[in-house]
Amino acid sequence: MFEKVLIANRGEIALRIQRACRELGLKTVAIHSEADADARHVRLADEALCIGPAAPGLSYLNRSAILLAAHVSGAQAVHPGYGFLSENADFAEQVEAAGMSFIGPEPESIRIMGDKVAAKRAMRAAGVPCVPGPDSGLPDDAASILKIGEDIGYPVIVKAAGGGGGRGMRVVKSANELLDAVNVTREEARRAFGKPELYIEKFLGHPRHVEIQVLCDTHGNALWLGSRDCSLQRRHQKLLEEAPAPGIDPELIRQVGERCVQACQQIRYRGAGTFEFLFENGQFYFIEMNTRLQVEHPVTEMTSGIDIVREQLRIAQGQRLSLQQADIVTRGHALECRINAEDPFTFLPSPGRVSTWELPGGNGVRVDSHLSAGAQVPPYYDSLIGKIITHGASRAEALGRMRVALAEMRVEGIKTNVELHRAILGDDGFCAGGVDIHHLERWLAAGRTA
Ligand code: MV4
Repeated sequence: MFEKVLIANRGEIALRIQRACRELGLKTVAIHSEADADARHVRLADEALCIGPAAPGLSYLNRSAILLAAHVSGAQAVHPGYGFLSENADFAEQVEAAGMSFIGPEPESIRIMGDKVAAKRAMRAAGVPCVPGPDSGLPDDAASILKIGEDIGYPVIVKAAGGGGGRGMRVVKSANELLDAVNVTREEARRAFGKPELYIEKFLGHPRHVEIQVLCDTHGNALWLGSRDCSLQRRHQKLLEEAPAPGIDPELIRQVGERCVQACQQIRYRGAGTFEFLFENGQFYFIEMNTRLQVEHPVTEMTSGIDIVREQLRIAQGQRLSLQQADIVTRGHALECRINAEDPFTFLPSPGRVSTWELPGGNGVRVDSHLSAGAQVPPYYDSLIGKIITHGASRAEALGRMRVALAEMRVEGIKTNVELHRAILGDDGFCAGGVDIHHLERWLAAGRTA
């Protein structure tokens, strides 16, 4: 049982984790870079340690500095948040080797899921439906590669085993393009991930991105907490997420959720996790598993009533999940708009000093943010400055509440994507529900015809 947690992150998620710690009576240790000395996550923590200069590689990614901070503060556990070191198996291993608890899965689970071929193999073996294609790495010889392409049927997609999140992949429309695509992708993979292994699968042309949240304790209990739809994205950056995924038969989601839970029990998964699926023509296809807390976890919290971060902390303390699957009832619908400090047209980051910061509120409205008027948005990190989450009895009610919330939101001093959110909430396609992963880019290209 630990009593003091070091939060190895910054921004809204550092604050979110701090709140969960405080509710459980746990002491918090913030770490920060020189650029974040005045940040809210630093001011509100029980203790704070500066671990390096602004550049992430020298601070939030600096494993030895973070481990030293944990040591000198007497922290007994480390929560990595999302991004930064959250899916770094070596870091998780170092934390545990130093005698502390890593608030996340075992290092070995992180390592397996980081290898997308190994992840797919494990999930297919556990009965999770996967995209058609072999669950082994691609061989070297041309004839075998072409044979695999023929067996799957074109179009196919070539992916790097060390990639994920949209990095290191290439769509191939016919056999005569396959070998070149494999060579180029292999070189990219070698350079970017230090690992040339590739795999091929059937390319799905108009899928939705639907994910399943799970929670697993160390006593063999596992739960699934419903679905999320994260299809609204641009260049692999999610913009708006919702729970549940609209318009999908709840019975189908339940079947897939049960498969995810069984897979977790089979691999002895620990903590919070997300199964990422493509959903096309009424079917689910597993693509990747994320072994961290995700940005969009609040929509699941709002519909399930479960505090995912509190459960992560309790699981890491060795406690049992406090609920069983039969106790989990999802209610209504939730939406999350990611507010970014960015130019609304070029999407380039827009750091600077926030002069006006007026937040929405009211029934069914939650705001997760670390900002305040006068705060500085540094240029060194992700441009996410907050999340507006609304909940309602129906999707229509959640949408209505989001429109009111976005109308109340006022930010001055920096550019934000608030106006983009207001426009997308007026798009008939999005409002109808169930758009595919290309919808946002199509809508932007058509000139935001809201
Ligand atoms: C795919 C795909 C179509 N077919 N795999 C992109 C991110 C990475 N997690 C997997 N990705 C995709 N894999 C097959 N077999 C299309 C994508 C994809 C995508 C997936 C989810 C959300 C947004 C996306 C945007 C472009 C492509």
